[in-house]
Amino acid sequence: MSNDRALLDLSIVIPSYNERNRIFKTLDAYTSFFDTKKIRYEIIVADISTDGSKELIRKYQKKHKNVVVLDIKQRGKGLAVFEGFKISKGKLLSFTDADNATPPPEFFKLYGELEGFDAAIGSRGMRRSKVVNYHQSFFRRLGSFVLGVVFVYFIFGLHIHDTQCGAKIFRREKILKVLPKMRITNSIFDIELLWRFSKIGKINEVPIKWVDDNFSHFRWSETISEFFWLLRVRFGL
Ligand SMILES: Nc1nc2c(ncn2[C@@H]2O[C@H](COP(=O)(O)OP(=O)(O)O)[C@@H](O)[C@H]2O)c(=O)[nH]1
Ligand SMILES: [Mg+2]
Repeated sequence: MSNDRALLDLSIVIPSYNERNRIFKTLDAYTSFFDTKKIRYEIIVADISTDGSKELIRKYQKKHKNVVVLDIKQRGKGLAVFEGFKISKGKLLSFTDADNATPPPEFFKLYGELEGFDAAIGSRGMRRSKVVNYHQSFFRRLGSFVLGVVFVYFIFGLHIHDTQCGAKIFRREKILKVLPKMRITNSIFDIELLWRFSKIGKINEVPIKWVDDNFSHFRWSETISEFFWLLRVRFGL
């Protein structure tokens, strides 16, 4: 890339949907952690909220020059991540969750695991992964298992243990090639993203420590129709 030196080192997008009670501890943790590193970074909060969090994040932004607020108009975690990537200025583009489920030192492990790869993705499904305070219901775990085995492994042919972990880092030039092709925009967008990415880049799955939060926006009812889309995406229909 010709103007590579003008780019920041790292962009971190935090998709945020009514996160008034969770995002500030995450922003504090990430800014204080990255302020101590020799990394030029930005945190883009891709926010769609009705709980007043946007105004609070704007106030927060005034005190932290590395934080940017992006107003998102439509629901969908994936959509928020894509919009964040489009305005980002980093050589590496990444995302993480607003609830600090991947604490900064764990996120930073991904940053260190890019040598020889085009992406590093956090994983809760490997032998050396650790999940603290696991709150997910039996049905969500069952759904994730089916998603992982049937869709990820057999239909998409991806040999990835955990596609849904909320922490992922990509090389800018590669992920920007994938974005215009994306069709799935909600919480299971990761499968399509990794499938498309794996055709043009090497992915390193890295075991991390995940601190689960008992609150979740995830609803199977909102996701189930996307299974159909996953099939359409996979078979180009
Ligand atoms: N902008 C935006 N962010 C979302 C949406 N749905 C979920 N998120 C964010 O995606 C992240 C993961 O959501 P979370 O509720 O913690 O789900 P879980 O950890 O997968 O159970 C959080 O940062 C949410 O605020 C959405 O529709 N729009
Ligand atoms: Mg969460």
